Amino acid sequence: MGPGKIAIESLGHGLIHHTYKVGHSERKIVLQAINTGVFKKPEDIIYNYRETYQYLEKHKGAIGIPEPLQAINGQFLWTDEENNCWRALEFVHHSYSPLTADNEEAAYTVSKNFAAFTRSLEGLNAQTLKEIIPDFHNLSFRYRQFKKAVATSQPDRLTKATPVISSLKERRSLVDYYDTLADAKKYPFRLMHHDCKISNILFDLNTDGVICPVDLDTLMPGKFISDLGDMIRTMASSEDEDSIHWESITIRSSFYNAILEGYLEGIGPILTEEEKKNIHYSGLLLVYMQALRFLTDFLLGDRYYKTSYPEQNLKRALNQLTLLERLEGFLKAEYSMEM
Ligand code: GN1
Ligand code: MG
Repeated sequence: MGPGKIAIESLGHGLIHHTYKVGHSERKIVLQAINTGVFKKPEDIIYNYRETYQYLEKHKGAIGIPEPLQAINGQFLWTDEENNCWRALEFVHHSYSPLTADNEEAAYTVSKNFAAFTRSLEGLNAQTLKEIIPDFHNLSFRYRQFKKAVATSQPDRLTKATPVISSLKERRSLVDYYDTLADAKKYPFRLMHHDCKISNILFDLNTDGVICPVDLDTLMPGKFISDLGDMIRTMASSEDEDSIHWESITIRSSFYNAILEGYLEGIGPILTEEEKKNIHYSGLLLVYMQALRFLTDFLLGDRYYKTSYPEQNLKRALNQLTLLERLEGFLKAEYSMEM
């Protein structure tokens, strides 16, 4: 294919945006249609991205992220005739992002890098960046949304979800625990990625080393539990969140410990004593939150997450509930945690 011909291919497996790789043999860009149902203020995404990009450019040596690109009108957002909102980033050549963590080493590396990313942004006042999706990882808020969905759900969906609803309600004490994190001295706001799956890290095709984290749309101020918790949720589990092999869902102990080790190393001395003491709550809170979110969406008629078959969100919620049960068992046995 010569430089004249432009090829377009779908990129990534996100549940929210549509993402494409566009270009020819010499230059490629990432073009993304922002889901404005989820991201109500796409200009905030652009603001946070540019602030972060410029900060990292000034502090070379730290991690660099792909350059944001302007449209032909000089703007970083482009609204087409159908009102779709587009943004573009430089495509990183010779890179790949794995879908799963196949060994402890990969889990450790990913965790260390997401943590190092937060650490490298310590000098950028988190409070000056926009809260892209208000209350995104606020467990109290997610629990309220869940209760409201239970109250307004269609009867057939409610019936199907009843056992999962009961199990999630039984774990309400996790919301009380989450509320104790409101103390900003003990649990400061930092710039968290808020979607730390391995597929959101770019690796170098030639060296297999980490290049940088991507999918920074939810980069915003948050609490320590978010990123570590999401990595435990997605990498310590033996099964993907879409798996329906409940009996195979376990916490891979060596992966859990590698994620924790990588995170502590990457984040360095910036964690407070309270955060360190409560570190094992991260996974519990994030797995619980994701179970609530999937079930809420099922109860409300699958409006948020893309699905490919009718009861997928219910199945996903059951997957996360099973994972939560396994995690509780694991933390009791290996870390003598009481719950
Ligand atoms: C969504 O679209 P994707 O896969 O990057 C969601 C995350 C969930 C994840 C579950 C903005 O992320 O919070 O953890 O699905 N992102 C948003 O797979 O809601
Ligand atoms: Mg994402």
